[in-house]
Amino acid sequence: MTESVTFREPALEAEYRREGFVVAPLLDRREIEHLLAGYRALVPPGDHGLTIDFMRPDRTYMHQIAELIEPVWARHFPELFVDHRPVLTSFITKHPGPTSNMFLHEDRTLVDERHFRSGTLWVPLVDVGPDLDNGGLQLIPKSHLLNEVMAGTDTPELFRPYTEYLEELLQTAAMPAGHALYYDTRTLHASPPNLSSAPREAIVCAVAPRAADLIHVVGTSRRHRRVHRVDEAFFLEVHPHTVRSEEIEERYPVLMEFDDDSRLGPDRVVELLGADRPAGTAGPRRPQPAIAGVRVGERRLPLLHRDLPLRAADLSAPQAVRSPHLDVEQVYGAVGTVAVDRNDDATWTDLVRPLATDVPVAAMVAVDARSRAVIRLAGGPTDEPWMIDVVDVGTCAADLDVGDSSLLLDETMTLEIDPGVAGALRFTNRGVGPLALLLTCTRVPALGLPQATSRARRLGRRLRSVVSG
Ligand SMILES: O=C(O)CCC(=O)C(=O)O
Repeated sequence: MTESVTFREPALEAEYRREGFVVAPLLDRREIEHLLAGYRALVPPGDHGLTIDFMRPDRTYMHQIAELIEPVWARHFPELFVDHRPVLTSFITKHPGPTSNMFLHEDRTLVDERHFRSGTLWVPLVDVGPDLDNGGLQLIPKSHLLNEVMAGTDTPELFRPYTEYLEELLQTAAMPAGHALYYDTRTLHASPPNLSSAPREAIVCAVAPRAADLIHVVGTSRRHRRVHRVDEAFFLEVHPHTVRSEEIEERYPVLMEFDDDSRLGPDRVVELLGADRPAGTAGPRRPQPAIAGVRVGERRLPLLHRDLPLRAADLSAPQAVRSPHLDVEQVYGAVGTVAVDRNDDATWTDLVRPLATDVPVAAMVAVDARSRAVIRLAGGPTDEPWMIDVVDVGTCAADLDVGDSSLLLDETMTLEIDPGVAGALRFTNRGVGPLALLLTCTRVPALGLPQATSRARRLGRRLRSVVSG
């Protein structure tokens, strides 16, 4: 790592390097009011939950937000940083409600970290802290030292298997409105929901040394990385969910490609974060609340199929699907419904005909990383239970929610669902690879699970080749 300096103030620099983040005063009351008024005049009505301008499909907001905030950065950057520039600017607003939380993550790699450091400047426009319930930022001190791999589009998060263990190490930053929290892009952070009655607004920007080229890393398989040279316009114009290597290739040259076999073992996690107990792969388990009508099968599939060549976004436009047996609804992100009831869906029939005699699958749903599928069991002509085989959970971080209960899917498993189960099943894929759900009715003659899995893999390959062909 380079010795290039981030902060003017040596004490801040030392703390930043040691802890992975620092807090310093930045904005005055007048600036805060100006930003809040400007923001409220710009944004569309109907925002809810966690709203990040960077995630809005309409990119004009990114330009307007940059115009509003950049004069503030221009005023304050020189007093805080040594030759750094803002790269990507956004508001992050937490509207009151239980769904405004942000999961544990690191930010994208912006620069070649063999030579430079980059970070995120996060400035709340209201007071936040551990004693307030408005969803302030939480960080894991020293976690920037864990992450030696580049983060970008479809890149694995090596820390993910330790999520539960790591979440216990999160600390909430106590900050008055207008103070700035600056953290290394590799520092793990999250934020709880805003349970107060007022919105929690913050401004945020990615920050890079002026001397550094900007990069964006794409994982083209679990091991392979392609590093593109990008520019500020990339962050304004390209929605993060639409970045695929092929799409940015023409405009943004590939600087380098390599295979990354890095691993992060539990011993290293404990050694670096100094926690006083061993980090088992699953970490200390939270008790799993029982979900009425959902049983987790004893049979478990080995994690043999991490390379299921299937990505929901590649397969079909996100769509809602209805059949007599089940509804699958897209609620967020790219959820590609691969196929429905094989008797009444032509696409399904065409695609799987060569396999159809022995694929015991009524529907297969691929849920992209960081996306969610909602499945409602519609009863249908049978009152037998439904089986849901979770075929591939990427790096083992998916949740099933039914009502207020939540089940952590940390192994490939079989779920047996009563036809009378109340409400929808919500599968949230917090991993980095596709989550494939095979939905079957027990009336369908059951194959051995390993056999079903290999069928699913073949199906995935076939679907992918049909789609890309
Ligand atoms: O504002 C928040 O609560 C989350 C911010 C965050 O995670 C980010 O900027 O990467």
